[in-house]
Amino acid sequence: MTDLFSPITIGPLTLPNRIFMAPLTRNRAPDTVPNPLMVTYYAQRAEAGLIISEGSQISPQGIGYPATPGIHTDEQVEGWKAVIDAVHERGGHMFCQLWHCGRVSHPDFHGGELPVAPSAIRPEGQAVIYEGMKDFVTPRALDIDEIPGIVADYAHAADCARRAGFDGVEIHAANGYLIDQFLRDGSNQRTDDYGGTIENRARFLLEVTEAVCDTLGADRVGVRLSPLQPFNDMRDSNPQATFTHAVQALNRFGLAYLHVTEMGSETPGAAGPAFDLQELRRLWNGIYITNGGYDKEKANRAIGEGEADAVAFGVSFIANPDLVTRFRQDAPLNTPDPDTFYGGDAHGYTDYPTLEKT
Ligand code: 8OZ
Repeated sequence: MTDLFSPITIGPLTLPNRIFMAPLTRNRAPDTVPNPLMVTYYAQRAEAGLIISEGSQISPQGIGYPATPGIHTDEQVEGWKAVIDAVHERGGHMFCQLWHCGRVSHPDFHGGELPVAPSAIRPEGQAVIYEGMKDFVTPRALDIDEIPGIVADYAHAADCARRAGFDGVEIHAANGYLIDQFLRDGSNQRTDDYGGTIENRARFLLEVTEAVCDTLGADRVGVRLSPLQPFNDMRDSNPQATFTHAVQALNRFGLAYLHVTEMGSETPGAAGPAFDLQELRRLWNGIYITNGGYDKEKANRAIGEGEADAVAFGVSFIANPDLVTRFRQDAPLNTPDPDTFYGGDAHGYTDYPTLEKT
């Protein structure tokens, strides 16, 4: 029977298991350039079937948190190259998550200029800035003439990822960042071709996907969605209709995978009327990755029953560099330390013990 330990083929890649490392923001790149500490961190986790990198901003405009890495300059490409080389040396594979934060950024990251968004709608909550937290601001609505430039930034970032040696990229269209802000009507009240109807709200996602596929080939491109995620003050009046359309429209590309996080399904209604995410699984014609609160048993059941082809683990991979070995041996897991999730040094990052060292 198919389980977490069954190999899986994704595009041109044959991966040894279905225990994927979820994208995890860790804020350890103070100058936005991947560094030797990050090389160690990712190399330690190379036994994951696939590592999806932390969100990496596609442009200076895309940044929204301190110390996140970028994927748009030559220096960043060089930094990532060392990461990928170390992961590949250990037999691993890695995709780069392409990220633009849109409205949940802050003027402190942009020399005082406003962050950009589909519409000038301020999210409730606070941005994480260098010195702590500040209230979100009302973003500047993008002019329609600016959109092709941002699509081109995604393509440029995808090309940077290819040059760094990544095996592919994941387009971050989840969790209340720019693409998701276009998708859902709580953050998109545009009256042009990028707002209003579901087809119009999905246009930016589809244009980005097309541009990135043209750059890398569709079989090296994944997309991440979060239909029920309220994080970053997100909501939609009809998530089922919005995401049904998005998934059906993405089918035509022949992507490497679709990655749907279930985060938010534990608070039904918070991001709009809830629905069964398995509906999306049934609509999707390719590899389907799920994520959000899975342990080994639940993940094996999901794969065994065909609810997903692979499962992305987040917090478990933070605390267990050898998560695959531990799952194989039914060994106990280390306890994660949330205080060291975001920012800091090696502590809580590269010093979680492997089984041999416990
Ligand atoms: C937590 C903290 C900062 C960023 C996401 C990139 O939710 C994130 C993120 C999560 O996708």
